[in-house]
Amino acid sequence: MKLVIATRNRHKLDEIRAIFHQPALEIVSAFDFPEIPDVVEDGTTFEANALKKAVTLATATGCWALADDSGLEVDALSGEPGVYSARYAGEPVSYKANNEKLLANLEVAGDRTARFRCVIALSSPSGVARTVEGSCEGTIGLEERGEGGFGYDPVFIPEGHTLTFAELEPEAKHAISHRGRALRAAAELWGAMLEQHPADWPE
Ligand code: ITT
Repeated sequence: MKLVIATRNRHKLDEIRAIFHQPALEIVSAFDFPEIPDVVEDGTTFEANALKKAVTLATATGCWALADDSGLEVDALSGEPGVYSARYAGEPVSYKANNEKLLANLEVAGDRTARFRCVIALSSPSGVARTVEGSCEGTIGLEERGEGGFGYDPVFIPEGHTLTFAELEPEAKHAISHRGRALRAAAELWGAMLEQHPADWPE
């Protein structure tokens, strides 16, 4: 059984591989299909972008596909950077520049509460798709700390912890992260979808 992960973000792909493993499941990714153009993420919600990525990859490859659309919502910034998290500080994408912009924008903020959100979309080869979501509450630290993870991990302190996501061991992050939670729900959803759409089950 083959599942295409509809991402060209290697950090995300590594996390998805670490969390979403099932017996006899061969995980490939958008990197294995260079002829398929990048999906334009023009949706205004995580759900719309996740569905677009999953359905595009599934129908183009004829395989089941899983897409992750995720980001950080900061309360004092009215939910920014949100769906625009990847390119918060513009092009070319730079995690460092994103974190510096975020810390600068929060310099005078009293409230540093935030959450990571992740929507996972699963699409059958014919384009029948569903979504599940996971989130992780926390606060934005005063400076970048830690070498692990990616993106906003050095500035995000999950609720109940003093370390940032970048300072936690990967397994500790996955146990509480938005992506870990969404992917565990996605494993259940996929089981249900396979029962409902047996015609899409590959030979
Ligand atoms: P694909 O669309 O190819 O999957 P992308 O990086 O463009 O890759 P998104 O549009 O979903 O993916 O943007 C997600 C951004 O949100 C990501 O680039 C990070 O800046 C941030 N992000 C998401 N999950 C994160 C995590 O676990 N830790 C830190 N930052 C995260």
